[in-house]
Amino acid sequence: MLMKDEGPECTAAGEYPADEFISHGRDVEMRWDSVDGWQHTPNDRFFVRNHTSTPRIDLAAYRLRMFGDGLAGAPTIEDAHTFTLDEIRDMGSVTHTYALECTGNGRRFFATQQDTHRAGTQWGLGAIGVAKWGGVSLTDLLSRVGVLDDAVDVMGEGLDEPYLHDGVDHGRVRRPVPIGKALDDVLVAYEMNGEPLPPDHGYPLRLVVPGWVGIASIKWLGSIHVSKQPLSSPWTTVFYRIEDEEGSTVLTEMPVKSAFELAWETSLEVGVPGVLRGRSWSGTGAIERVEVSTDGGENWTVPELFGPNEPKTWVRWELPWTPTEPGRYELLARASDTEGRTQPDSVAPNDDGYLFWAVVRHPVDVV
Ligand SMILES: Nc1nc2c(c(=O)[nH]1)N[C@H]1C(S)=C(S)[C@@H](COP(=O)(O)O)O[C@H]1N2
Ligand SMILES: [Mo]
Repeated sequence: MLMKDEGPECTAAGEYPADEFISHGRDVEMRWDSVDGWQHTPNDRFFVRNHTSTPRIDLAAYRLRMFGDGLAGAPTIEDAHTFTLDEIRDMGSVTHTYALECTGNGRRFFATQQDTHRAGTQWGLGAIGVAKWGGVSLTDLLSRVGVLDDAVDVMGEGLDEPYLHDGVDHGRVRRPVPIGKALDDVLVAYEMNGEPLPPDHGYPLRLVVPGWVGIASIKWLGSIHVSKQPLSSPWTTVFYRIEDEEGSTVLTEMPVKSAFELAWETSLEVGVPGVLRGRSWSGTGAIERVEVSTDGGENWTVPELFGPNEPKTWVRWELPWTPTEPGRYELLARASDTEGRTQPDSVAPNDDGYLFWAVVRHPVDVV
């Protein structure tokens, strides 16, 4: 019998055509060759990562609940502060452009580039999107319900079905964010690129935790627990952490990465002037520098960066290229961010295949 979380079918609600998305059963990733000059990923081009499946939320019954001893009066879940979507919308609107990226984006390159296959969705580089998120800042919402100075953790929980994995019921998807991050730049978003959140992206409300692992950005937000004690969940104790010689780390910020706006194994015509386009992004800084190699890493050229270049989103770049000889090529792009991090040639593997941020070797055939 197939477990719910091992089913092959896509559990998203939207349509994901094969020329725009690569399907991974439950999840879908954006095809980089379908990127078409846009700065923000259109809502219907945005990757989907569901632990179970997209729930249908009845807005009439929907309430966001806020509770915990980190709030004045220490309300319990039973006597939580509650908000309808309209009440949240009435608090005003801030909009910010941020990338949202799955922690496992690029996982398949552990196998193809480093010979260390890691179980999990075999994402290429398309489990990232950039949107203009509109909503209220979590700081605002927390101050309305009287967050205490000694609160330490804030945990959003989704309204999707509990997550079953290897026979264990891990409960509803939830993950704590330290109060410092919660009061910094986290959004409680009800809009994506000026539209209400689509069902697959968290309608009616989601967290957007800029620059952090995608799992922090809880969709279908049902409750927010604010605590004076550190909080944990299976998404900090079992999943989305790395155990290695250096110890055990709960994953937070995303690293720096790059991708070409090209199909994998595409073919280009010899002697035809073309332009290599791509994007680089970082979970912390802006992008400081990008280098591109068309000969497998022997020689590097600096492409032209254009458009906005802000932290926690992507910057676009392009480089004219006329391939002069037929054959197999490997295109490489390597970025550095303003925090001084540069994409390495390889990364130390970890059990679950998270944070593959090494330079990806992109094959093309010149014919
Ligand atoms: N409630 C809930 N929130 C969730 C998830 C989920 O399965 N349930 N998946 C997380 C993961 S792993 C990622 S990468 C992002 C994906 O967001 P998207 O589907 O809008 O692209 O949502 C996060 N938030
Ligand atoms: Mo993810």
